[in-house]
Amino acid sequence: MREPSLPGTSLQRACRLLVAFCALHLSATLLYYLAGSALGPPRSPEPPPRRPPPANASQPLSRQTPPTDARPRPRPQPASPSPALPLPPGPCPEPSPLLVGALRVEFSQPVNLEEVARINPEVKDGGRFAPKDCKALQKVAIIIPFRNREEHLKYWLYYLHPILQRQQLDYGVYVINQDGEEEFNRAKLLNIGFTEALKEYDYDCFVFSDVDLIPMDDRNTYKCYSQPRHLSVSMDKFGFRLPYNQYFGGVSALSKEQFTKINGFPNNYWGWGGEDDDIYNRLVFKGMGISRPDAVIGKCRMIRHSRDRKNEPNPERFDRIAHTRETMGSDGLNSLSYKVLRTDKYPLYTKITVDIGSPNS
Ligand code: UDH
Ligand code: NGS
Repeated sequence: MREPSLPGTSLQRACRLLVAFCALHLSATLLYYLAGSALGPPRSPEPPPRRPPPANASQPLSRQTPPTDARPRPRPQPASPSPALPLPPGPCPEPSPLLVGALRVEFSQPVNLEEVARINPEVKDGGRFAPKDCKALQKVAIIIPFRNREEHLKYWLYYLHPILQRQQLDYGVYVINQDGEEEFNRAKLLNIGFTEALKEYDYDCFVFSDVDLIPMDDRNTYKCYSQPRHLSVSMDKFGFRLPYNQYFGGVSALSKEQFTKINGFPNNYWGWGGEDDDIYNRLVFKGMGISRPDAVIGKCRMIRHSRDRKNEPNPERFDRIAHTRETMGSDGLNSLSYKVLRTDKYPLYTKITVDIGSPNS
């Protein structure tokens, strides 16, 4: 027996079926929207959180894409940090990936300081620099004792600024210029450099450098170590070796703590010689040792010159270094007196001219 069928042609039946299907779909959609409006408007997906830049991103933070108005803004979320805020840069990698190793150093061509400033655009007024893309591991003040050595200073600035930038240090260059015609006093000028640099910035490391010494390898980093550092260990004038084991002259680096522990350097070595031996004694008497780079990394060149006026060998030096233990507590940072006559901020260095008195004052 056949099933009873609805009346009408098969075309009419198909039309009825279609109408029924459409009505059903329409009411389902209506129901869905009604339910949806009760819960709030339909949500657009949240933008993905912005990832923080890598520790040493090659793109400086200031040049990274800022948030634009065209992008959907995330709703304010109570008390949760915004993922769009740039993070402070991470620590600079160690060793610096910018180092190149051995360098050619020579002093035959004259140096033009305007040109040096032009090729070091990141060095700011007064000879200050800090890496942009990472946080320097140390804040280093470089202190140069000085009088009438303009030509040497030009070479120093020409060679050192690019090296120090590649070493990714947060640094400043301070030239401490002894005013007047009195006997030269290297160690006292270095004490003044330490004191004056700290008035300007919270340095944690101090590199004391003669103006005529240029490193021949940028792996010889001008920074501080757990022990006082002697950097000019392999000088051309000594045949690329130490003149004697206790030698601590030329270029050295002491942290703020190491320097204050020894009461700074002696103030009463007038004329040439012995003050570096006194400093060595102070370090040893305070239980410290000397850290040094190896003889390859520690190679450096000295600019040849004749003896300066008013820097004759000091006849008292041998007697003084024989008494460091007794004198170091009362001669040093705690007895330092001087007068700043002027401070000049040049593009590549800060020059502080000082009246340091005389041997008998
Ligand atoms: N310095 C000056 N001006 C001076 C004396 C010294 O700027 O009149 C500074 C300068 O930074 C120099 C440092 O102090 O690099 C040490 O000077 P120094 O004379 O004690 O040591 P240097 O090794 O000369 O430069 C030693 C005497 C060289 C005699 C060479 C004879 N051939
Ligand atoms: C020693 C001096 C040091 C001096 C070193 C190198 O004899 O101050 O020679 O001098 N000590 C004494 O005189 C007690 S140099 O060859 O660089 O002129 O740094």
